[in-house]
Amino acid sequence: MHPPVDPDDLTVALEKAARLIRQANRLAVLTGAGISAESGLATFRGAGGLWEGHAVEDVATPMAFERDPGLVWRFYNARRASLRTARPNLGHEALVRLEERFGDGRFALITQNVDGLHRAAGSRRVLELHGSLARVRCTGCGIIEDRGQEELAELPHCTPCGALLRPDIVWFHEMLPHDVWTAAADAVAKCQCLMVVGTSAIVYPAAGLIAAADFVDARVIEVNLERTAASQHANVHLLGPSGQILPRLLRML
Ligand code: BJW
Ligand code: ZN
Repeated sequence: MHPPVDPDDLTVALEKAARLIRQANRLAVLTGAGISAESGLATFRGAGGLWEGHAVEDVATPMAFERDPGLVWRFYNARRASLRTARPNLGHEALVRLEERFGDGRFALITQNVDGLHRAAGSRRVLELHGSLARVRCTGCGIIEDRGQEELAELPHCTPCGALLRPDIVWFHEMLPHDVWTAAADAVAKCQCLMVVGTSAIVYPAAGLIAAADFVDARVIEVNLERTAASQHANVHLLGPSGQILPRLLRML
């Protein structure tokens, strides 16, 4: 259990965060699994963060897929199935409003999430660092396909070449998509304020964006239920569920 947040402290912190956002010419936002928790999607770490007794670090690697593709596909097919009923929440929607407010070129939404909920909410430009649950990639010919929410076979194969398909997800020990990563690093390098929402900030290189913001002297606002590895870089901590904190923050701008 975490100590309850004093509502007066939260109001003061929200006012400070609103001021930092108003003062910024460019704003970047980095999101993690916590922003989708209120849409009913499980986060990776903490209570319930394990799957069939495996840590995500054991399932989400190319070695795990080579060793036991059936196990890995069960994990991903279950995640794909949970997306069919998941809807964007008020936190996702607040970030759509923020993008509209800042306009093109002054706002970047960078997400570690693979659930597609930012786009579903209406965010126009989303930098997906870790890929997408909707897409599959062929281990033979490399073709990438968007399979949406369609139900896939237990071990899906590529129609053109017959090789095994894999989720188009960035696993541990794999490189992030180069263009997406470059755009994210560039957005942080140019921002005056970075908002970090619902991430434990322990997975690199994504977590390195928070230290990078510090490096260019951008202000950092953290929105999370608890303090995290990002907290040491944060100028303001907004402790609480992002589905409540973000709409409140938007109303104060
Ligand atoms: C709420 C809330 C609410 C809850 N409101 N908040 C040592 C140092 C540096 C790096 C490494 C190292 N050892 C190994 C590495 C590299 C490794 C790494 O970072 N490992 C760490 C575990 C240490 N990184 C990589 O391998 C990356 N690639 C790479 O480095 O390439 C270079 C290279 C290539 C070749 C050889 C060698 C190097 C790739 C990382 C890819 C990570 N992908 C995953 C899995 C995707 C699969 C899938 O989705 O199934 O992406 S890992 C998993 O973690 C997923 C997430 O995007 C990512 C981040 O998790 P996130 O979003 O932070 O979730 P949680 O659960 O951790 O936190 C949720 C938070 O929400 C909590 O704080 C809650 O409190 C909060 N919350 N409800 C607000 N309502
Ligand atoms: Zn193929």
